[in-house]
Amino acid sequence: MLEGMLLALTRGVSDSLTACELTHLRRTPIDLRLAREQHGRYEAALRRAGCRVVSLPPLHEFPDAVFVEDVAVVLDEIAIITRPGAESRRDEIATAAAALKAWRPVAQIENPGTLEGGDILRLGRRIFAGRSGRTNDAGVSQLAALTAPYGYVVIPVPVSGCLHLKSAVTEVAPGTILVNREWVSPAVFDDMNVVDVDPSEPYAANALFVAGSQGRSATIYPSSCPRTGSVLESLGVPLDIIDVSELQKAEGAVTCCSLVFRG
Ligand code: CIR
Repeated sequence: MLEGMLLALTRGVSDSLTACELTHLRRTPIDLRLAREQHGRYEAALRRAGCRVVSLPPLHEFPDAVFVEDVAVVLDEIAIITRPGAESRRDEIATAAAALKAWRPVAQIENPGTLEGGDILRLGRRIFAGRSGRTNDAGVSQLAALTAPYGYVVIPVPVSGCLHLKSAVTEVAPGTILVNREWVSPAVFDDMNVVDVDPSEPYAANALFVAGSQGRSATIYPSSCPRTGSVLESLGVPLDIIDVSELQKAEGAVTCCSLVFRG
């Protein structure tokens, strides 16, 4: 029975990845073949975490389409298709909506709202929404209106210096968040245990915690942040460490390459 199973929706790496959006990084050469290998190993890590991986075909005309997290916010009750703040990414949403309809009623963030899934951190019934260069107040208000009927509270969070809220803070284990305080204040997460990134690893706050089926769970973490990784392991957070160097050159990270939800 697949009902209730954890699914991870992914999308293959576009041939055009090297033309990706870059906001805080300089363009450096991306090895496309290696990017695809790393993406395959990322999908393997999702399977180890107990997910069934549903891999959508690449959209070669959209360089950033591999970063499928940004095009939807999937809750147990509803999938909200976003309206990406990056104009080059706006038309990635059609195929995501078509795919998600199989599992959820689908709603949509509308103009003038912009919102990207990388700005959304859900902790229980609280949805923290980063106010970043990609997500505006109208997008956050629409998200609040769409999710209030299901008992969610949306909390806007100022973000600066990085691309998305989840560049600055993610959940690494139940009740524990990993934070880069240069980019977000942890004050709004006052009931959580807070772990700080190592100052030499500003990109270290993005971890993908997957609470998998049958008691399996995992925290997928990039090999590029070994100091912060050691801190997490010393605190009893076991990591599944993978190399995502080529996706990081496109300003991506481990959360952004999947949408994880109950089937
Ligand atoms: C972009 O700028 O949209 C892509 N190059 C990177 C998106 C990364 N997404 C994410 O962290 N959720």
